[in-house]
Amino acid sequence: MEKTLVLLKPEIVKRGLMGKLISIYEEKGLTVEEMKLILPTRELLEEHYAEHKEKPFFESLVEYMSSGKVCAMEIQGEGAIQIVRTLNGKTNPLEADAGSIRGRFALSKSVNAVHSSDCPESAERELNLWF
Ligand SMILES: Nc1nc2c(ncn2[C@@H]2O[C@H](COP(=O)(O)OP(=O)(O)OP(=O)(O)O)[C@@H](O)[C@H]2O)c(=O)[nH]1
Ligand SMILES: [Mg+2]
Repeated sequence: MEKTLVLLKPEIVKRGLMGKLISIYEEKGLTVEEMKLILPTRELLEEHYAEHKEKPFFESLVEYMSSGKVCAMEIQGEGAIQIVRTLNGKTNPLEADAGSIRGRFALSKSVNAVHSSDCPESAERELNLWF
């Protein structure tokens, strides 16, 4: 069984949409193995987003992600990594399928509802970081 890290970003927690998003993953047949609400430290986020350190949006990304509590989950299932990314939709909500999570619940590339691991190596690294 494959495992992936999913983060419900601060706006989802603030808007009271956690349950709705968790249901989407569960209805698909995936299971939530671990879950916690956490106000991430700058240190944790810099490590999590290390690959984006040189990008122009890095500072605002870290600032946004530490602006409120995040719901971190270990989600499990066959092909969980790719399935979650398909459910989430493209990074930019303008390009995401209308039925995807980002298509339904997000308006901008910087405030885009969710994060999930992009490959098995990232999943292992990120799950160790957050849990
Ligand atoms: N403002 C802004 N934010 C960006 C841009 N590209 C990426 N981001 C943010 O940085 C996060 C990580 O970027 P990527 O790893 O490329 O995107 P992703 O893998 O689809 O999304 P994650 O699941 O969040 O990692 C995204 O979820 C966005 O919140 C950009 O061009 N502008
Ligand atoms: Mg990514």
